[in-house]
Amino acid sequence: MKDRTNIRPTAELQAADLAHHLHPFTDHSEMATDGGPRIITHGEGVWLWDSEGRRLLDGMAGLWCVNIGYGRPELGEVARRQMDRLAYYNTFFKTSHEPVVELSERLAGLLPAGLDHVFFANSGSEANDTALRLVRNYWARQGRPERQVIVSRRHAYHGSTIAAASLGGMASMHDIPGVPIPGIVHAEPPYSWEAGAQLDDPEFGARAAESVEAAILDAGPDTVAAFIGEPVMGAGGVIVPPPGYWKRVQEICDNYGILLICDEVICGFGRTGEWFGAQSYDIRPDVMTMAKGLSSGYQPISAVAVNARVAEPLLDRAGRFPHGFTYSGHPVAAAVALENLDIMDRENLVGHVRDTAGPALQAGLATLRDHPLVGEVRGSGAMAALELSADKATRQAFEPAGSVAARVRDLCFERGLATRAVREGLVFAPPLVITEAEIDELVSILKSCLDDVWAVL
Ligand code: PXG
Repeated sequence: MKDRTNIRPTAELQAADLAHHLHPFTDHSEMATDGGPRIITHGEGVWLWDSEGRRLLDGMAGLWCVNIGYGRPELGEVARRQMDRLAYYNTFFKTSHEPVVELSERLAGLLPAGLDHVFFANSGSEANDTALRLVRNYWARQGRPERQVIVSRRHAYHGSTIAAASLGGMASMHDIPGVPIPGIVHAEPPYSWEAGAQLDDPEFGARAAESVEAAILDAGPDTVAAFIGEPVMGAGGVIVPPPGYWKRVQEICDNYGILLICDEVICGFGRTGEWFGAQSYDIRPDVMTMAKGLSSGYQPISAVAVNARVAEPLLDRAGRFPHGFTYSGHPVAAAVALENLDIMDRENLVGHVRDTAGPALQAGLATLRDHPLVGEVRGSGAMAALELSADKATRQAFEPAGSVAARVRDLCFERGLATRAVREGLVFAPPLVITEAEIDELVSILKSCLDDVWAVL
């Protein structure tokens, strides 16, 4: 058996990578100028190591996913046993296996009341594609095939397939021709910083929700199938909804009979200090999409949960839903997800976020509020953002846009902290297992980088 890491020298790996590997969301010419990619070799808890032996505190849990932290031997053990017993079988055509049965049952017990049926896929993008087809299928089966429009929001990220990229609301995601596909409209996000409002202003919450209603009215309520939203918008820059926002969005969906889809790909599995963001913000979704934290990234697996309303045409009527993936409910991924949930339970990681790590992260970052580069600090549970600004009073951006956040991010990496820059902001979503001491370290590295970038500006 060949060990596939720590064999070849870094320079050789970088050269081979530059020669053959196309990366997601990467400027390849910039990466080539830098000498090639950073090679990550291993991880333990919240820590990563690169091929040069440098240690990094992973402020992003990989990509918002390694909730239980790196290096958990139980997951590898469970995967190996499942591969030995049954490495693969499909769940199409009236077939099942124990790991997927158990995971469906387990999720139904864990999810907010009413979400009792689960469909599996491999990524968040596929889960959102599935949600889109499910809600359109629902309306068609009600004899309302004209109800196809999905209302999403600017700055949303829902994935990279054609449908998921269309649901997304980042302009850069629509740069490739053919996206967005027809039938998707975007309302304004509840982004108080951008709108010049205060984070905790309920009047702004109501105004942002009215933008959802305006999009519905504009499209024609009788053509709208669903609204999709992340409880807290993650990749869009940790946009935390103002008080009252979700209550009003829920009312609007209810008033027009529109299905509500919660994209819990980032918020789900403890990130906001509850099992699901829907619980933190009192949302009653008809459909919920999940991925990342479902397996803590140890295996690719995603899920779409639906309530009785959406499940009814699938369960109680003849005919089949023409949708599915070879690896829907993959037995190894399902077994690993179950073990991940066991660890979350055993270590009370949701309680740890709610009572310890979440408050400590928010309090630690709040100490940077008065820093001359920092315009705003916001967050929810174990996710947070620092909004940088050239002028706090006018909320002016830097020139060129995003350049200062990128500089702080690069310096953070040099000093051993992995973070992401989003527009003028820096975002944080460390593994949920992070301790208070590790949060202190995160904040202290970040502060030193802000200080040094400020000093040279
Ligand atoms: N929904 C949400 C809310 C996400 O954050 C997806 C769907 C798509 O999931 P997949 O598994 O198809 O990638 C995501 C993914 C970033 C970053 O840079 C964020 C994501 C993915 C890659 C990069 O912040 N989120």
